[in-house]
Amino acid sequence: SDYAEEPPRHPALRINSKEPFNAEPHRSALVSSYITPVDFFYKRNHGPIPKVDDISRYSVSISGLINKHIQLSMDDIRMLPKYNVTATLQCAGNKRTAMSKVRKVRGVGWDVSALGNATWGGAKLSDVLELVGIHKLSSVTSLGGKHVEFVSVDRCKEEKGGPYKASIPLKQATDPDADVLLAYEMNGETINRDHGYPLRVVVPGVIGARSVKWLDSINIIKEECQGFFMQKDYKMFPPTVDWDNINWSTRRPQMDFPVQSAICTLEDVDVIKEGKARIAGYAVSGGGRGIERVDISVDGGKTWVEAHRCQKSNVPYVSDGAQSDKWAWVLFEATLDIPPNAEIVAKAVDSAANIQPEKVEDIWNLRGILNTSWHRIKIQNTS
Ligand code: MTE
Ligand code: MO
Repeated sequence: SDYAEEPPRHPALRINSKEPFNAEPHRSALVSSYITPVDFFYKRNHGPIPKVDDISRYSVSISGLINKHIQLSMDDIRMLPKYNVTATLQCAGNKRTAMSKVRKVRGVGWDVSALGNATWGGAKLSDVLELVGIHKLSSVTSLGGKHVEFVSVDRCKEEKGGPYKASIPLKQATDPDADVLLAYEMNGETINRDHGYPLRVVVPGVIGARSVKWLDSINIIKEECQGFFMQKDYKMFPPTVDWDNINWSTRRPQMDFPVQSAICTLEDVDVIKEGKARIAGYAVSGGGRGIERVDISVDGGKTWVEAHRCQKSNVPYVSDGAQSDKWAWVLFEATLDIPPNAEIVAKAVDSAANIQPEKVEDIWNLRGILNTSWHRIKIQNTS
């Protein structure tokens, strides 16, 4: 079958779909380290995992609305300055299962773990694009190119057997501070097949769908990518739109991730002893907006206390060079008195003072994306 050569995976992952392989760790695994180990990093695929056997023959082509078209080998890419960027990648479908409980949505079900925080190592896209004569901070090329399209080598049914693809604006691609990478390392090791070997795009602060894995070519184009995942998926619709009245062209492709958080030390319905309990989880926002604070309630949102940030662990391989964590999650914790039959709630606030929406009903959308509503935990039978 097409899936005869899938890589081995950690048995602890919860499989949401086997072919294509979609899996997430248990939520409790997320808060055990600031950097998510590769084995426990969620895996989100739309087709079989491609196999690049001969790395010496692998290359990425750059073409489109530019005067110079080139092919880059892995050696060419490794020759460029290497950056390590710690960034959280989150699938737009994270927490979809909870949204589906309000009203059914279409898509792979996910609990709260369709995200992970990794240190990605690779070349900056802004440096790569200079090789074809595009200057830093350009918003248009001399031939009218305004978007940078990433095309993969994998094949998926949504593209009718064609490759997975996506694009970002040229302005973001050529901005060194946007930290868009062509990454060949994940957590200090060669990126593995599941996560895009030999080369993937990492677009920090943006929904995972734009971070194209197994990169094959880069095209400089006039309009944004017309692929399925840009035009017929990963768009945010209001709750009034359903499958019988949807008009995809009325909305833009979703890019930045809104502010999000989840409690990871408890199940959605859980039983704990009365008294003090440690509540921990993650909070993250898109667009480089860091997390300002996380509020926790034990009475369903009537009163709140502020959670603490956990210390970042010292990871030796990120110690070389300037580091920034504006793209990364924060892990939070609070030790609180839990009253009988408590309802524990988390909500995060980002650096632009954006706050998570209270109710999932208000942000329900037919594709079940961006469920960033308050995370609620129901405690039963506290005694
Ligand atoms: N790139 C390719 N080529 N094929 C894919 O199916 N899935 C996207 C993105 N890049 C995908 C892809 C989606 S929807 C997400 S959320 C992330 O990859 C998941 O990355 P991960 O599997 O490394 O966690
Ligand atoms: Mo995704």
